[in-house]
Amino acid sequence: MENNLLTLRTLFDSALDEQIRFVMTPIEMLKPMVYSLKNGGKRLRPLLLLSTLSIQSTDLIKSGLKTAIALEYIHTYSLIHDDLPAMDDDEIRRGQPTNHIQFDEATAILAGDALLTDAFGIIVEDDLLSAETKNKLIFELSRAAGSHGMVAGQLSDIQANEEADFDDLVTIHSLKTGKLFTFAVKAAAIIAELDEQEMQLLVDFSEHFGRAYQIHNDIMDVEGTEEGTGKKVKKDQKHHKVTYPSLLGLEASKQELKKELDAGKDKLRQLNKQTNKPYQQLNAFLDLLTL
Ligand code: GRG
Repeated sequence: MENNLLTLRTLFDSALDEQIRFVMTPIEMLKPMVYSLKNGGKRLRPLLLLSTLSIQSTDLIKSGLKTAIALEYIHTYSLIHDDLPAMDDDEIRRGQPTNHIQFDEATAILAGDALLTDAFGIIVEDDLLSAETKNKLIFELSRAAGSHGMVAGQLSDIQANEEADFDDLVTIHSLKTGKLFTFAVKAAAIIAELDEQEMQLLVDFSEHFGRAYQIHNDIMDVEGTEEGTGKKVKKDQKHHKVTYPSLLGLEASKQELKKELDAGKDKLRQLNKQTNKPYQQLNAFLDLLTL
């Protein structure tokens, strides 16, 4: 699977380069967008989408490329805006200056706005998908990213205070980070025209993955060092942060992580049993989060 992920990543990066190369966007607009699109993201969401498609058939992978790009555009916009002074006020992301530090605040806001808006146009211009499929994808993406999903989660996160409990934490993160992961598998299911039952199992898997991802992220904030810099990840927070370690403690958070990873594996076993397709390949995503 390592190999498969590398191949899909190369494919995705070439498709993204092509998207950027042929777009008729003025260079001053494109520069801050490309700066954040191409500064070292792990491409987890597009890879989850493309891997889920590759399990169906190799031929289907190309039909997911534009949607995967749209998804990465929205993820990138969310990071640019999350780093702004009004939100997390971060100066470094992925070991490099954040967008508003590299350019300026207004440019970063607009680069995020452009990425968000362009994402939907990228799906519309996909020649490989039917109008009906594109409608479904656009609807699901707007639900996952907007006021029913990521943006609502971001607002709840900012508004959370010391009274936030475990249920609040799970709700915040299922919206803020979980919904885009779920979109990745739902998009693959829509493109591959999977039945309801298979899609639901994939959604269940993505929810366990999303929760595991967030717990892992929170644990790394306490224990980890930033990749490539060796520096502690932890920093002063502008807003009160509700995290798994702050609510449960570190050891219980590690147990919770294991519980989510095991539940994710279990969903993949069920998927494999019910469909006979090699869904265990998606274990590679869970392995990324194993401590
Ligand atoms: C500002 C509308 C708006 C939303 C922001 C997702 C989000 C909502 C903010 C990100 C803040 C954050 C650091 C959350 C923790 C989990 C997370 C999404 C980390 C970054 O995602 P990765 O690990 O990033 O996929 P890379 O760098 O690999 O692209």
